[in-house]
Amino acid sequence: MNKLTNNKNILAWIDEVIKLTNPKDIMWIDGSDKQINMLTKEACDTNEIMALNQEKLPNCYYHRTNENDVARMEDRTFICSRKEIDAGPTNNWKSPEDAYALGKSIFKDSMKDRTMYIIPYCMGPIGSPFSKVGIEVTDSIYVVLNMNIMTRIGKQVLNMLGQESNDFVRGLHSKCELDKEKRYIFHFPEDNTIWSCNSAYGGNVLLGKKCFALRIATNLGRKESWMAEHMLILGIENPQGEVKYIAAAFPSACGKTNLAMLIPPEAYTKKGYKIWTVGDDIAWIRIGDDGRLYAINPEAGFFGVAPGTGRNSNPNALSATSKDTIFTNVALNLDDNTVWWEGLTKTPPTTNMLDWKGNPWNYKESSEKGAHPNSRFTAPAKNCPCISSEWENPNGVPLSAIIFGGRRAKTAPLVYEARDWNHGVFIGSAMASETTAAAAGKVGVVRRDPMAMLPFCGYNMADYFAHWIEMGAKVDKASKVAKANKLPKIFNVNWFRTDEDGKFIWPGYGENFRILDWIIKRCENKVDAKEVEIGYVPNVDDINMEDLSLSKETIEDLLSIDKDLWLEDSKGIEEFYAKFNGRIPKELTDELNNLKNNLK
Ligand code: GTP
Ligand code: SPV
Ligand code: MN
Repeated sequence: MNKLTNNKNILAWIDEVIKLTNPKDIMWIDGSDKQINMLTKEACDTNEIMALNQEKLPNCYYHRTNENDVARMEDRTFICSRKEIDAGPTNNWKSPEDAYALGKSIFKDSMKDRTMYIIPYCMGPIGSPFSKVGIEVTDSIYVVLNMNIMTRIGKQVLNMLGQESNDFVRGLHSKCELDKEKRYIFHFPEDNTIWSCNSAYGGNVLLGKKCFALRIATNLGRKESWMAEHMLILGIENPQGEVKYIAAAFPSACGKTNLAMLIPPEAYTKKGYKIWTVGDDIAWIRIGDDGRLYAINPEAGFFGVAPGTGRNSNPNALSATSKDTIFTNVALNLDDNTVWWEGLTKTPPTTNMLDWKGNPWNYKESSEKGAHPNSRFTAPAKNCPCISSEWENPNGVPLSAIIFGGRRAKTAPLVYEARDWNHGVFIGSAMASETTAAAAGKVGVVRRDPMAMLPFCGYNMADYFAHWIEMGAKVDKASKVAKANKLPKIFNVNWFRTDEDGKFIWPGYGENFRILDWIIKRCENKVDAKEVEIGYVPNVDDINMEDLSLSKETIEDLLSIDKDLWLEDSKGIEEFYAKFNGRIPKELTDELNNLKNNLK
């Protein structure tokens, strides 16, 4: 075994996991092209992945997961803090003793016929003050190849960590037998440790992503005064060439990737407006030297939802996947060895296909979908045509606005603005959204999903809300020194209101730019707004409707507030808060009372 480091903390831990899992071989991942090419070839030889048409899709590969292993499993995901109260009522909890004991029984000899891969990786640009190191030990080449796209890996990371540091997240993953009954994703926030077994699906096994960059990182951020959020980051460039940055939190499969890469309507592009992508899923946010909030994207790639990604809806994502990409659980075109999914084109180019399960699939005769609704692409961020020049800026980008949003068929209007930071935190805490295929379980059920973090907050969510309030107070303090309010303004959007037939009223996608435009104008104090019960809504005439085939009445309707629905919703918020037994910060219960009074 050619060890890549002499760091005793790493080596001692690796020794432990070797004793536990008993691998046949051990390979340190140095991140070199040579090694990645060798592993790619090996994975092709064993059919773990398959090379796609290398002329049409250079360096692209195809992978199918087990049929019972296609999405995050929230009911198998645990926060293993010493005290149950620290996991809070929204997380599954197991004591560290129980979780380690159960984990050890499952990981025992789990790699005896397999090679163990040791992946040093960095979340955030190498050397950035925001960045954090993790090491993932896994028995899956698919995981190595995905981590190579999604994070910065290899020797450079160990160099950054140094010989002495113990400041890294220990991640252990084994496919084991892919037994659903023994599938667990354990987080030990007090040990900076993650154990994941019996899964090979992205969100459960690419440990840098949701496990580290959100569940562990929320704990680190709480301790170190920063924030880890389920947010895209984008830059909006105006015709004068000025760029303002926005972060937006939408639940899984609710439009982050699409908003992050949107192409504005022609009415805007011809004037010179542009969107630049900084990140599509996760933001780490810190207070900068000037007292403003700065965000980085800790990832290096996109693990994006394939269905719905087409030339019209998201051409930038499509371009990003035209090379160097791994496709998981999409349909396979046997004519030319390329991939297809619902929404790529209106109909598939051929009937000679395999569906995501690997069965022959003729779309003309089958009522089944070709691609799994949660099929995904793993693509390097640098391949995206609209990637921001600032996406690897070690100091991040300054945020002008934070947006919350979800899938709400009725209640939430197209857009509204919070009165101030604490009201914005309340709006985030009260978010609700229909569930999607990104997690196992029923789809389309409305549930409360505060800040889009319900499945990802690694500690008691009431304390997480308090952390948001406190971060606002800290920025406020810093900004009083500088005599300016430097907090981003907070907004809520809903692209998903439906009509009586259940059809989306708002066209969405690129047209969402019209709402971003209003948001930026609000940040620049260039437009007024109407104060209503829930906050500020636009005056209809301030929404640019040039070339938009919607009537003014429809926009008015999209911005309207149904008081009865909102009263009902405020009861839902109250019930949700009650789960926390008095732990919800007073600032938020005050906001809830205020909302109820306004609605009376
Ligand atoms: P995760 O990667 O799971 O965190 O998801 P995400 O938030 O990045 O979601 P994504 O952008 O991949 O969108 C998920 C689904 O929502 C896709 O099927 C999109 O086509 C659809 N979608 C995205 N934006 C819009 C929109 O503005 N309107 C409508 N109606 N659908 C949208
Ligand atoms: C999500 O589910 O929010 C995702 C995909 O972004 S996963 O990596 O599976 O979490
Ligand atoms: Mn996500």
